[in-house]
Amino acid sequence: MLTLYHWEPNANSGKPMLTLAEKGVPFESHYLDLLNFDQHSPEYLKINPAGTIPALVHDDFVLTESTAIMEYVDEAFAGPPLRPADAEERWRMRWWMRFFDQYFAPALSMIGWSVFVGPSVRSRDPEELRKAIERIPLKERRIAWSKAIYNTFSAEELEESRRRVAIGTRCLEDALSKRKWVAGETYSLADINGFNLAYAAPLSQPQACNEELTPHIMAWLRAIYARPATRAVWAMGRTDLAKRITYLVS
Ligand SMILES: N[C@@H](CCC(=O)N[C@@H](CS)C(=O)NCC(=O)O)C(=O)O
Repeated sequence: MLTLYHWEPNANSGKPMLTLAEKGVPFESHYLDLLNFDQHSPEYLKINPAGTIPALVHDDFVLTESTAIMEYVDEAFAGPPLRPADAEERWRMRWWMRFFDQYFAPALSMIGWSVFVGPSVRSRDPEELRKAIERIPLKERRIAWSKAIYNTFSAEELEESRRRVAIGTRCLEDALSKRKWVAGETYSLADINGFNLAYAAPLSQPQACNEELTPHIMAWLRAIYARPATRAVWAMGRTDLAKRITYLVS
């Protein structure tokens, strides 16, 4: 029995969703609405006390951390391998996943929480929002929600995130100008990871990611969206967030 607790195919939730789809592993999908604070409900906290998504439950084994879940799925199930056999390529896959997770994702996430998550919930009843923030188990997530809701990300931290997005985008463009996929010749977990972060970058960060400045990223995004697994996963999206992806149809 395999159940994935996830939100939209986007950022962290999309990573295990796309990995399972590429491997052809069936799973029970349990959608949690992040904007409705479903991830902090008492039922879900029994599964992941940190109150973050995604979480994968394999029989009675609970896994969290999206990148580590992707590696587990690739290891534990049959289907096309998503980690290169070549040692250098495998290192490059891991190098990029670390870079995505530690540098690129937090920067993109801060911008996303400031321009999308905050405005999506801000107009709700203030007392309800205060209680919702209070219920969040992790202090760092309470801070992120509070800054998003009360619009208090500082100009300096947003500027620093934009700087990191510009640098990350340039590094990715450079890598994809040398190799077909992020790790090398093999489509890997690093492509899945990066795609989940960057699929909408040309829409949300057009100054950093566009046909002129980053043609290799644009071709890479289109090639990944052309894959049947990617189509199937993004078709599971329920909101306009995931539906934006259709701009990649060539
Ligand atoms: N490092 C974790 C991060 C998980 C995480 O923070 N996920 C976000 C969604 S992309 C979340 O659950 N946010 C909900 C919240 O902060 O309430 C992973 O990669 O799985």
